[in-house]
Amino acid sequence: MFNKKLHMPLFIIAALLFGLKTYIVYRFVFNISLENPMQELILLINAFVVSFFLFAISVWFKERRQKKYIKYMILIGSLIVYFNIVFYRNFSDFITIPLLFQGSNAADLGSSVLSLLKPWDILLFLDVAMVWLVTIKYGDKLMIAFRHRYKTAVLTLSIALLVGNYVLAEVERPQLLQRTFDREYLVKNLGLFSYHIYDAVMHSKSKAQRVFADGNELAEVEDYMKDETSIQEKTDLYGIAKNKNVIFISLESLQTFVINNTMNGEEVTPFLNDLIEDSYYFDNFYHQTEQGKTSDSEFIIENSLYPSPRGAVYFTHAQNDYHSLPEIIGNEGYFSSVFHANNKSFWNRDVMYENIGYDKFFDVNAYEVTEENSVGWGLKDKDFFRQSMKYLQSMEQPFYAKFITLTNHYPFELDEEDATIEKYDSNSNTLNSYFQTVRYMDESVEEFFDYLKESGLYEDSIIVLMGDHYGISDFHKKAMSTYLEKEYTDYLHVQLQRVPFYIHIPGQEGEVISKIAGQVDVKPTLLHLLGIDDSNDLSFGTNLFADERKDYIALRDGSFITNDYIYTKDQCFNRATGELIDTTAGLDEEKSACEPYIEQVQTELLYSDQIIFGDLFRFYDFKDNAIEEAKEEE
Ligand code: GP9
Ligand code: MN
Repeated sequence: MFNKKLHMPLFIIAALLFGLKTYIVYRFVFNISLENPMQELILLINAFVVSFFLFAISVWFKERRQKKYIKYMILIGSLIVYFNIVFYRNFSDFITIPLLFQGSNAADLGSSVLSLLKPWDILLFLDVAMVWLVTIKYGDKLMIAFRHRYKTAVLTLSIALLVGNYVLAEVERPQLLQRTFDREYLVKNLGLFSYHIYDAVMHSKSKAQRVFADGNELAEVEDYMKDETSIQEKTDLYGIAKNKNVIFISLESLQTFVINNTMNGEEVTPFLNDLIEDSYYFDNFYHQTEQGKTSDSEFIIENSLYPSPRGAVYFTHAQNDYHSLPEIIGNEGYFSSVFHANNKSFWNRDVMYENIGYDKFFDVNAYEVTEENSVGWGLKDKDFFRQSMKYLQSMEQPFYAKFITLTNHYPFELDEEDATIEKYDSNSNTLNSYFQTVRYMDESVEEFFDYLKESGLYEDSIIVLMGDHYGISDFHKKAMSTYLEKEYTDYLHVQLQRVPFYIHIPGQEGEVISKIAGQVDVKPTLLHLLGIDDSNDLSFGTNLFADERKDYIALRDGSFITNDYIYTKDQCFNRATGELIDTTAGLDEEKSACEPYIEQVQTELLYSDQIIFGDLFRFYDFKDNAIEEAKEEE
């Protein structure tokens, strides 16, 4: 049969196979939410339309090059799809260009990456194998000298299909390209490849933004920040921690849902639960991180700005001018340091830390790391705290010391002898193991508190604890839904972005504070407690103890939380009940529930991006609180 002439041009066969594969991946590998038949249809269409475009290009090649183009196109296209799948399994997100330039991090992922590959993944290359086999079998018979008319027709058709796809997408979701907080929308409507092209354009645009930025741009942003977020209310707690040491513990991947909760009848975090009693504990505190994960959370705490919508700002804008926490408290006589037992270059920390004014970074080289005392990503948390004490005890005071834990990191590996709670039993190994590493982290923090007490540092310090970002992505919806005994809705997804936040002031009674709060609020809150006047600061957060506060918390994807409502993915929910508010009918009041905030949140995020992409703080003099044209770079 192989001697017969092949009737269908190879590019059409490849387009169909690759289109089908991408559709299957969209539908069954990525967790893309499809709300109506129209969205289902667009998803199906875009897979084939984009695939057709990619392979139709081949007709313009000389005969002998057509085969080569198609063979390599399907291989490269499949690799792009596959890399996205591997990335998605960990982050529930798609790759962005800035992330690709962070190769140094990828090399460090080690065991994490291996656990993201599955044997059946090989099936994802079936279309590649088929196209390559066909080219081998049919050889030169596949070469066709297409007529010029045919070439033009194919090109016109493929462009018309792309435009048609775009029009449908615009109808389904107006202003798709202008409002791109959610990468899933782009992939769902335009496909993975169009998304990557869009991302590349956005990336170059943000690079160019710095070159063209000038001080004038800052004026509007400054006005906004002064009006909306500069609240100078002094509470009873103002200066309560003046000249005390600040110990900040960043708790890897810790989410609020485990606090005061049980698993198989056992408390998950006994120490952290007890700590609530004598701490200010915020139970509606949201992380606001994006792709930069831990580094994003650090960035938000240090600057009270939003992280970048793409990539990690620690990588992309590490050289900017900032007005960061370490610098501000450094001016008040504090010695600032970071403790983290990982390579110093991970997340580009060494460069960023230096720039924003940390005096010292105790990276992996400051620790004795052996096979016995490591697991997963490196040094076990208990050893990390134990070994850190000698540095802390000899540090000049007052100090600001940030500790970043590591053991409770995906894929949540733990040695058997360190496990003091059973694994959970569900279809997600990730969630099953999570409880064990969370418990381990809880114990290690308890030990750290003991060391602080023994060393006498405890009395002179305030201790702040915060979960950096989610640990269980919505890739584990089913297991989470079983554990929480709740349906996994978009509302629940937002509520799961809550992370624990504690301010522990020895000698001070505790309180559970349920007002809405976010990571952007940490910097102004700490400055308030330290009695440092921040009226010259420009930030997006507000002091958590003040009564008069900004009345919403914005997440980086444009979702937000107000006292009464939660808005996400174009839906407005009642915050208390989780009920979806029908904004097309019903009371006028309900109609306008989320509406007034939607634009403001977008504006706020945009302003933050302008500051970062334009490096606008280089034009600002924080001492005089004024824009300085002359303060251009030297
Ligand atoms: C790496 C650690 C984990 O040093 O902070 O980073 P994450 O993957 O959570 O961003
Ligand atoms: Mn982290």
